[in-house]
Formats: sequence, structure tokens, C-alpha cells
Amino acid sequence: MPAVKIDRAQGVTTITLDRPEKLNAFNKEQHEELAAALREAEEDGAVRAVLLTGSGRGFCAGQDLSERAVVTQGGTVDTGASIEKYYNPLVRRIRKMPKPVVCAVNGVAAGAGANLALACDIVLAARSASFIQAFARIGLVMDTGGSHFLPRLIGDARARYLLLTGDKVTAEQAAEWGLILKVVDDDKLMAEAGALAQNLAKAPTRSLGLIKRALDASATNSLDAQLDLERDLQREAAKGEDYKEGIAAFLEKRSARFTGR
Ligand code: LHQ
Repeated sequence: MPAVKIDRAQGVTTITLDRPEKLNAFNKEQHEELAAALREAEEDGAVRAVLLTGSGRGFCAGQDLSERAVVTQGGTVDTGASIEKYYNPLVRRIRKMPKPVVCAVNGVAAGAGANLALACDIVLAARSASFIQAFARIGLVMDTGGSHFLPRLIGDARARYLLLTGDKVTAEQAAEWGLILKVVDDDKLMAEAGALAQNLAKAPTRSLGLIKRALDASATNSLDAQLDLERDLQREAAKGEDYKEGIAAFLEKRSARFTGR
């Protein structure tokens, strides 16, 4: 049974984590299938946006805690190995994906599942969804980029509170804090996230990829370095066919037909 569902339509690849009986917690199969789906979406020029969601009542409950590789059985396990092999490449793949990744958080997002959502470019959540930095509840520390994303999105005070307590945040609270973009009624989530992804798939994809690069670099760059990077990326963007089309459409007072090239 596949652990991930993949649908392709109108330039959007929709990837659905599909182990609903475990709230889509990550086992080896789900990791490998998600990695393959993301790699394929990245390499396929016809795919211009990715939509990530979960099936059933959860988005993703983080690591499958019943998987043999993480059960201590009285001894110790090397949890770092799983981070190195799966979670870190996953975050890097999403952040470096030169196309937008939208996340539709359909239900509870816990542990690595919460931070997987935060790694995406635009995050919408169902009103019934929630976010739990569950790590300290089981004697672990955050991973999947949590200590990078949380302070930047919601500030140090709230990041410390969430990581140190493992308290649950409702989708509404998450949106109010700026952890995610917005909350959508449960029955409208996939339609709204799908429409957003489809609009992004009609955008000048190369520009969006370069914008993502600049935003990621801004986390560590000085203003001077960032200004230089913006100059270089602007030069790069203007080499694309979509820039020619964008200018032509503006001058001809019509909407642009971007190809993503
Ligand atoms: C699960 C899980 C789960 C297995 C629900 N595993 N079955 C990286 C590398 C290496 C090591 C470890 O960690 C990491 C990164 C991490 O992600 S650590 C954090 C791991 N995740 C958690 O600690 C969250 C664990 N889950 C929960 O606390 C609850 O399930 C939440 C709060 C997410 C949802 O609670 P409920 O809505 O009450 O649902 P439930 O607990 O009844 O879960 C439904 C089923 O899903 C249940 O199975 P059952 O057979 O009893 O119906 C759970 O056992 C199963 N499940 N999460 N992570």
C-alpha cells in the first residue's frame, strides 16, 4: 500500500501523506515516497507548484514512534541517523525547490509534522487543525528546522513557549501569531489551497524560485550582502522568457501568459 498519494493537474502536483490510521506519521516508506514525489516535482518542468496535505483527520504526527528504528527497547537508538537520512534532506528539498510549495494542514500537525508544514512556502490550515511541538513531551528536542522557523515566524518568546511546553496551538491562534498564513473552514480548505496552487502554477516560475532563494538567504545575510544578491537575482530573472512576456503584456494592456521559462 503506498504511503503517499500523488495527483497531477494543471501544473500542480498534489502530494497527500496517506497513512491516516497513524495520523500520517512518518515511517521509512512514507519518507521515501515523499522524497521521490518531491524530487519528481522538482525535475518535471510541467510542474510549476506543489501542494502538500494529509489524508484523514491528521496532517502528520511526526515520526512514527512505533517504528523499530526509533524504539529504544531499554537501550539507546541513534535518532540523529534518521534526521540525517530523512528529515534534513526533506526540509532542504522543500526550501531549495525552485517552485512554490503550498501546505494545506488538514488536521493535527505534531513534532516533525508541524515543522514540515512550516518549511513550506505558504501554509493554510483547516479551522479544526492544530500544531504541537511535541518533542519535549517525549524527551527529545525539536528537529525538521523547528528552531530555525519558529523564532523567525513568531518571535523568540512564543517559540520558547511552544518548544519548552509542547502545548497545542489551534489553527486560529497560529494564524494570529503569524505561524501560518491563514485559517480556512474545514470543508473549503482543499478548494482554497488548490486554487492558490493553481494560480501560482500560472506565475513566472523562475522568478518565484529566485524569490525563494533571496528570502532564505536573508535569514543570515547582512543588508549589504542581501542588496548584492537581489541585484544578481534581478539580472538572472530578466534573462527569462517570462520577463519579456511580462513587459509585453503590460505594454499591450493584456494579462500575461507565463510559461515558467
Ligand atoms: C501515532 C503517532 C506517532 C505512531 C499518532 N507514531 N503512531 C525524529 C527522528 C527520530 C526519532 C523521533 O522523532 C523524530 C521527530 C518527531 O517527530 S518526534 C515527535 C513525534 N510525534 C509525537 O510525539 C506525536 C505523537 N502523537 C500524539 O501526541 C497524538 O497522537 C496527537 C496529539 C498527534 C493526536 O492525538 P489524538 O487526536 O488524541 O489521536 P491519537 O493519539 O488517538 O492517535 C490516533 C492513532 O494514531 C493512534 O493509534 P491507535 O491504534 O491507538 O488508534 C496513535 O497511536 C497513532 N499515532 N501519532 N507519532
